[in-house]
Amino acid sequence: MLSRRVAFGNGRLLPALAPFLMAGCALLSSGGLPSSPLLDGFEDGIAGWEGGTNKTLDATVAHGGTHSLRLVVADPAVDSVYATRRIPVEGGARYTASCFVKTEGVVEAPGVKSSAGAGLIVEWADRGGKWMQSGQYACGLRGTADWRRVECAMLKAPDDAGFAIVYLALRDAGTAWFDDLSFTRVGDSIQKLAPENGSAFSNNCPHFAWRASPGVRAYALELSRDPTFAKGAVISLTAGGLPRLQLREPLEPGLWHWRVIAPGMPDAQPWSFTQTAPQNRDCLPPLMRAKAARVTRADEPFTVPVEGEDLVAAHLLLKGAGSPGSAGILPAEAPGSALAP
Ligand SMILES: [Ca+2]
Repeated sequence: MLSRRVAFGNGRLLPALAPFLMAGCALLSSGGLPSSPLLDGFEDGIAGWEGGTNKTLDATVAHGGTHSLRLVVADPAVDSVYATRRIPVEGGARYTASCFVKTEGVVEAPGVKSSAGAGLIVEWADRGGKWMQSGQYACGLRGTADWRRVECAMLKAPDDAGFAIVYLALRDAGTAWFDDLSFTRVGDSIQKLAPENGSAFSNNCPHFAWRASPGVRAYALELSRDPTFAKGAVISLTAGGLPRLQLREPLEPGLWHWRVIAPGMPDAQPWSFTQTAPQNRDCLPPLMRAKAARVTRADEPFTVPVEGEDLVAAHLLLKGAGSPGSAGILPAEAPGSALAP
């Protein structure tokens, strides 16, 4: 391994304690949009919902069908203010939740610090069902009003979550009905960029790239000669949180399949490429260790460490504000010399 220094010149918050309104939640207009796909319209009862005895099935009030869940709270300091249910989720995946809420005589209860009206809350539990993390809140409905839709959008399950906890909430005094609850996984998948699917090239150390997904902190790249990625035939490489990876161990020639693994982000369709360079050819590009440098004079030098197997020459291009760019080649026999523009 040669090393060159190229010189440039010229250069558990419980819901009762958590904030009520968080980003991503919205109170939407009344009526209108259907909630689809429907998770629960309460047409088959309220079995599976936890809470106090003040939650009941109402066969006379409904947004869809003929039934809804009714929650009556006389005193939020005493009565249960939730009907809750756990929904299995995939860690890291994205979801959106919504339901319709009808209110009657909902008033802020005096002396209750966490008074928040009626609405929908989504939080997270681990794979054992134990509460682990607060989530989003779409509450604040008060008074007497017909059906209004509330939504917690842009939900992202923590990587180690096993369940979402849905709370139909009435954190005030009054009566609220809930109906047409939906909980939907948002279509989100890995978008690969390079090497392009079906491409052929002579490079045993290709550079892989895919589109960055917000919130993903750990990608892994998998390579295999087997299109089914059978166990034992897969090279798995960690890319950290970056949506790219420079392969540093050469691949043997032939057809390769690749895919990207990230929590909650399926990569349903692996891509393939054909590599034609001998495995023992040095195709690895030089490794430049980027380091910020402050340059205050036009002729002030700074250095960029460059490493590469059998490095013969480095060709570097410098671009910056006020400069069209300067380029030059540093011969291997003159390490450390100034780069001529
Ligand atoms: Ca219903």
